[in-house]
Amino acid sequence: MCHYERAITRPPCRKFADGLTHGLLGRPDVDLAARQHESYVKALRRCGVEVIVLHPDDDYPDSCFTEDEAIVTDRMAVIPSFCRPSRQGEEIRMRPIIEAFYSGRIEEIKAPGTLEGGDICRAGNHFFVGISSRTNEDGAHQFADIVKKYGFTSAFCDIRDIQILHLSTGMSYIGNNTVICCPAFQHLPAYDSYRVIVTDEKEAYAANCVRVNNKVIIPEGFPVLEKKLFKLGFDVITTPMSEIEKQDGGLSCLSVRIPKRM
Ligand code: CIR
Repeated sequence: MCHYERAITRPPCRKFADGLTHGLLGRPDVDLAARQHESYVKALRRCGVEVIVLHPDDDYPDSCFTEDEAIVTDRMAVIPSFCRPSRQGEEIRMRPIIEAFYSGRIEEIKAPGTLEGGDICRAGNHFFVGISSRTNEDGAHQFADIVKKYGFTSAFCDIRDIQILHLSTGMSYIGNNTVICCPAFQHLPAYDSYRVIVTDEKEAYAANCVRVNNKVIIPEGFPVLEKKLFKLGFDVITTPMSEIEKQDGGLSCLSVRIPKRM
């Protein structure tokens, strides 16, 4: 696993509850969402990361989901291309912050390609690339071509027939060749050479977790996965996510994690 030095986050804005969501869990409490975000920032700091907290942005209800706004590696950054109109433009606001760290090393996904950062999951020098309701084949191919230039490999995961928002909504890579995924993703061919930990059906939300340096952050309230990770020797931090989940967001979605430059 690479070492993460920084993370870019943006607290939920006052319009948070007007963002995109399947809505099945009800309307979020915006103040509680803000407190949960603060707890998330603290969890990242406990992992030894310098956390950049941007100002909330009322122009974009979903702008706390910074993971979707940039894909960063130790070699370069990729500016994505949003599919849904209400999120188009978030990447433009994120770009100057990315430029501060990746000057001269920025690539872009271009229309008609669409790609959102949540469909990218990095595993060492390899990327799982989701083709989803948000990331189309063109965007996925552009991404694969970009990362190849920088010496990375990639594999596509077609999740268009699965009712899950992004690839990272249902999977995480936690190092040691190990993927955590929700039951719906367990047979993805891209996992063939990986050890796969499948969550219980009722813990599917926790498949989206983040390994940051020597710790793994998982959402609060998923004891089976917490125990499994503990048994594997991981130092686990839990943090409350109920209001973020109501807007279809997971743990990884709330930050762009910047690795140490190689
Ligand atoms: C959206 O639908 O775009 C937001 N409400 C949730 C985005 C979650 N981001 C992610 O999975 N990376």
